[in-house]
Amino acid sequence: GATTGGYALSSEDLRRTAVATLVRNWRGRSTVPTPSLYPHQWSWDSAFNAVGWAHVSPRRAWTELSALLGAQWRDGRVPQIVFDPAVAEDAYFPGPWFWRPLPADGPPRGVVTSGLVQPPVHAGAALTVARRSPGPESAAALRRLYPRLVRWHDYLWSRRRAPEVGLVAIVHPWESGLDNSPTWDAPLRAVPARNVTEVAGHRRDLLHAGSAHRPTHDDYARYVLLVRDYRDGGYRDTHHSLRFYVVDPLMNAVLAWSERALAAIARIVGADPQPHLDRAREITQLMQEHLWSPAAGCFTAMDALTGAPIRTRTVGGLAPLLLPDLDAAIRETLVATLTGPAFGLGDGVRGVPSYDLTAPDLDRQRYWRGPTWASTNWLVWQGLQTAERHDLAGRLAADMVGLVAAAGLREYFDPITGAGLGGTDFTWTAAVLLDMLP
Ligand code: 2M8
Repeated sequence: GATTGGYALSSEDLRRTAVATLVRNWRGRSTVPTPSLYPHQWSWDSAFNAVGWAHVSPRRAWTELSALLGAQWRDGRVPQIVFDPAVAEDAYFPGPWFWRPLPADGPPRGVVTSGLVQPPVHAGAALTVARRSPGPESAAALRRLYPRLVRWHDYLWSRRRAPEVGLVAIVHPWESGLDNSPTWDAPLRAVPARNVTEVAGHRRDLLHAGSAHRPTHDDYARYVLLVRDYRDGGYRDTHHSLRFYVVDPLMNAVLAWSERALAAIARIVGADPQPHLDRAREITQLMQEHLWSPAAGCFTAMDALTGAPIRTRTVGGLAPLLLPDLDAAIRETLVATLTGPAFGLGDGVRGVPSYDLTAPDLDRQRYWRGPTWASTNWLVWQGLQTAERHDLAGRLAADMVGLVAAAGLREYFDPITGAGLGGTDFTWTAAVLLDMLP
């Protein structure tokens, strides 16, 4: 096989390691992100995992997506976590006990889930799986999944849109997927950090990853309070009672991208693609109207409770590269930001960091406050292909391959030194690598 830019492992070695990791983390119906830190099924992880499985066992890709959508709530939401009943209740915090009681319009009988959501990458991933492994099995799977994916998007569109802006809002940092991103610092100031010592005592993540690489105890105290409020309100989406309500570019860009994917899926299954295309276009327009920041050179978030813009540059603000109907000038500016000092693509930086390298509060090792992640890099890689910047897409893929060749299938990486951080044997890193390998 080809060698990977002077690193010890060849493409073939990497492929073999990635496949072995997927196989090891497979639990019969889905793949755990990594057995130690996250021993259950995660929503957006499953979408990325399915893209990896498409290269190994398309059947497992479809099983993984079907298992997740099988836990869909009656109200249409696709939960952030589907708990594995075979795993001890306290293996992960907050475990199944913490989310109860689940409401009547919650998950199917006997299924225990979290009540939050994550970015809706699923339809985009389903279409990607079908493209990587075309044939009758994929067509049948798309037919089965299409109505559930439609209901999922309808939940976000009908229940989660911030009134003034018309874009989807998140009610918890965990919903963003970028848990402790500096973007949430300002809105989280309105959330008191209560019972910090008690919450710290519940944490299980610090048994498996260094505390300098994870969110702080204060972060966790706020996360817990927000979940408790939402749960005690029956997981109803009445934003007047929420302390955290933020419109985020990653969530909305991914929804628009997935709506376009639903249009393509609709054509395959004999449904009408037009409503999906209309919604995708509307989201793109609303994002350009409300979230585009010429000063930042990327899309930025907005506190939907106060209307205040949050001018941090994160990888999420680059995700709209996924949208083919973006203004040409905006697309060019996004590419300039990606290759400029804030993200440094092609300039010695390893992959696209999660946060602005020029920001004073950059923390290259701490989770979503700096490190490079495979999942978000895959989205930017897709976006660069949509933008027809195949040169940069190739650069980014080579970066990801180089990171893994040197540091292994880690959860995230220091964007400057390339050091591996967080969990090991990480499923989405393996999955995305299989899709990006030359
Ligand atoms: C991380 O988040 C979970 C909560 O969802 C955690 O820290 O316990 C995030 O990186 C998230 O994006 C990811 O889906 C999850 C599992 O990989 O881990």
